[in-house]
Amino acid sequence: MPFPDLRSFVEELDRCGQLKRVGVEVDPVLEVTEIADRVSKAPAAGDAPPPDFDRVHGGKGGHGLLFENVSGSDIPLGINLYGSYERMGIALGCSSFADLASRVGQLVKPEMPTTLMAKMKKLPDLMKLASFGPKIVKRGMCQEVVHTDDADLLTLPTIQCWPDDGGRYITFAGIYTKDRDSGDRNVGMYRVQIFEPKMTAMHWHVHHDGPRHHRGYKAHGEKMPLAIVFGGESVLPYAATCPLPPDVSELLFAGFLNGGGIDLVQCKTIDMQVPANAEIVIEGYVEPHEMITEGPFGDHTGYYSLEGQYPVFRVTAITQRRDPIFPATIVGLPPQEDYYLGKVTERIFLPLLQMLIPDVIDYSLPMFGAFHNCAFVKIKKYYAHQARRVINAIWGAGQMSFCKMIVVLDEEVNVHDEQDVLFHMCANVDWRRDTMIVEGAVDILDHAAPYEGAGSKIGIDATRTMAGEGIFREYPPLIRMSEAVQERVTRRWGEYGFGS
Ligand SMILES: [Mn+2]
Repeated sequence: MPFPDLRSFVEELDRCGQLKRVGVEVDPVLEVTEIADRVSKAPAAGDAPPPDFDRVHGGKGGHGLLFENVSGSDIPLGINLYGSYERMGIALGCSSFADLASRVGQLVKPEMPTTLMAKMKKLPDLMKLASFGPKIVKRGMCQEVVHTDDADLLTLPTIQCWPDDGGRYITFAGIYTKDRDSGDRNVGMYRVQIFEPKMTAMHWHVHHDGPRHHRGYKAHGEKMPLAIVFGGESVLPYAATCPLPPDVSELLFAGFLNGGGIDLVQCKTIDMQVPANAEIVIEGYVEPHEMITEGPFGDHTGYYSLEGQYPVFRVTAITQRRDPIFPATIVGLPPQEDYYLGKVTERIFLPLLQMLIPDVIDYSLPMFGAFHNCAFVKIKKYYAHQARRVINAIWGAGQMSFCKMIVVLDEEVNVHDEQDVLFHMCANVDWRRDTMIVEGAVDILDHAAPYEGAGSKIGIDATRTMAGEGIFREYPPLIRMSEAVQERVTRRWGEYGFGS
């Protein structure tokens, strides 16, 4: 089962040997980053192999960290808590991300029950789904202490991540907004730069749901209520980062992952409801027109994103538990904590991608690709130019459209093994015949693109060439040992003296 709040999740990490407590005083300016960056690139904590990826990536991500003595704050700082396959599994309460993916796959399958019996059978599923919605409760631990006039962002152990960053940032909080007219909630994870005790910038990109809500208020010249939420159910940070379609509620999805609806309490100073079990909640309003220069910020691309104009957010209250934990993360050259959050999305979206493009057997967004730069896709090939069809379909599929390089591979290739992928790609591709370069939308953060958000992408067909795909000679067979001999050697492995 997932955990109801951050501290019980942290305690479980401690029990499992996944947590290191740092008692000495550390500086939230750069020192925390340097420690977390080293740890996130260390071997995995403990001996337990990660559930789905052990053979491929090896374990990485070190320990989750709890800094108990951060200069200038009384509040302990948790970081890298989600930064390994093992810890993601603990946070989501699952031993295998493939199982989780198939649960999601079942949920979205548009199966119409045809007979009455089938309908009756489906009923418990639907009832269960209904119980995953958020529930409003009267009291929440997140409001044990309430600061209004004396609210001060500078009491929080916010970090400056990298030397050229514009200042100190909130990096691991859910940003809660509501649609002005429909009241639909959205939860996103956007970075928040601190400027004054009660003032921040609100950084978000135009296509996110938060700024979509903001445009609704702005059109009426109104300020928008917004809450910044730290902690809560252990599934929440993942749900906030998952690229769900705009009309899918992050809180419903979180309730589904949590195995029960998220309890919400009414905020003290704004019309907003936030998780009752949160550690800290910052309440306030985003100004309709007032902007401020935000950034630079060392980003998940491995480069800084530059300064820009973003709306001003003013704090009306900070509510918290009596002894809160402040969660943070850093992004930068991979691997970082965000890689593991993204990897779960990759697994969960496989059944959804397969609904759109049934040819896809499996895919991988490798660590070095920083989410948008590269995808390896496995298909079983039946007809000429099938790989190109798959490439074009992926470039039309939601956020996957940003993918700068897609490599399509035959079914015998392990797409989670980069050496295997690169071997087959380099061996099979004739670069003139088997590549396509197209113009299109790319990630806003892609600094290499000639325009912001617009550039070119490459598709590489690394499958075996067949008739109709251009000039080729007869394709030689791939070397493979006979299965009978493989079985015999496996059976006798111990006899050879290699152990079992
Ligand atoms: Mn959303």
